[in-house]
Amino acid sequence: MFNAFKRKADEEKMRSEGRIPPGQSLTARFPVLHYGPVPKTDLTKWDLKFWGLVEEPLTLNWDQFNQLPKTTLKMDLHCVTKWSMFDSEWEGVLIKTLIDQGLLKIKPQARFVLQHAEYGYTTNLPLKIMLQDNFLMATHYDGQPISAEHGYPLRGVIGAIPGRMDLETPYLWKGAKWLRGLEFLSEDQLGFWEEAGYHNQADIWKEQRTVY
Ligand SMILES: Nc1nc2c(c(=O)[nH]1)N[C@H]1C(S)=C(S)[C@@H](COP(=O)(O)O)O[C@H]1N2
Ligand SMILES: [Mo]
Repeated sequence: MFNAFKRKADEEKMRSEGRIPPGQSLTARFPVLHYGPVPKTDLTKWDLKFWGLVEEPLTLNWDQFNQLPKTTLKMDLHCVTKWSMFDSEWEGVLIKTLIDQGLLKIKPQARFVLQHAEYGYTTNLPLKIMLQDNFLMATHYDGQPISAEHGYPLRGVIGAIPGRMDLETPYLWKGAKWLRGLEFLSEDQLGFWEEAGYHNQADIWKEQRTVY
């Protein structure tokens, strides 16, 4: 009983702060949602690839990736299945960091990015959004390495940064768990859920859930 009251109270607080998009409600847990099995990752064989419309394709192994400067972000995550989780803390690498380090040179024709994950999962976003402060290639959640079911060892994560209404924010499926590559494209290419009829733009404030 106590927990149900607390959840409601927390939800009212978030609502009063304007942090609950239409149709969403607060969850105190961190649900697990994905299609297919959870991969087992051997870090000695893991790599992350960047290809397509870039000056040079880039491959980073686990050690190389972890030598990059890390960023910590507090975000509100909004799942299209209507749960929202507030103030979740993520640590990882911004795409901007790869550019600043001179590792990644994106060609001017690139306008879209397809995230590629284990087992062929994909999801697409405009490059402009991938370069925002609210898209992270994350290794840690809540100070710990991300758990297997939430995307270990690396996932894309996108959410709302409170107070940053200037940042476009799509639903959480636009971040691929078990991320293995980013493909830079001139034309948009639909990902897994987008092909299945989920909204391509997926803006949480406009409640763009499906195309039907
Ligand atoms: N590789 C992969 N990433 C994925 C998915 C998936 O099926 N496979 N599902 C997406 C969906 S629909 C959601 S809502 C979030 C859920 O993340 P969570 O399980 O950490 O809550 O992961 C997204 N990333
Ligand atoms: Mo989802």
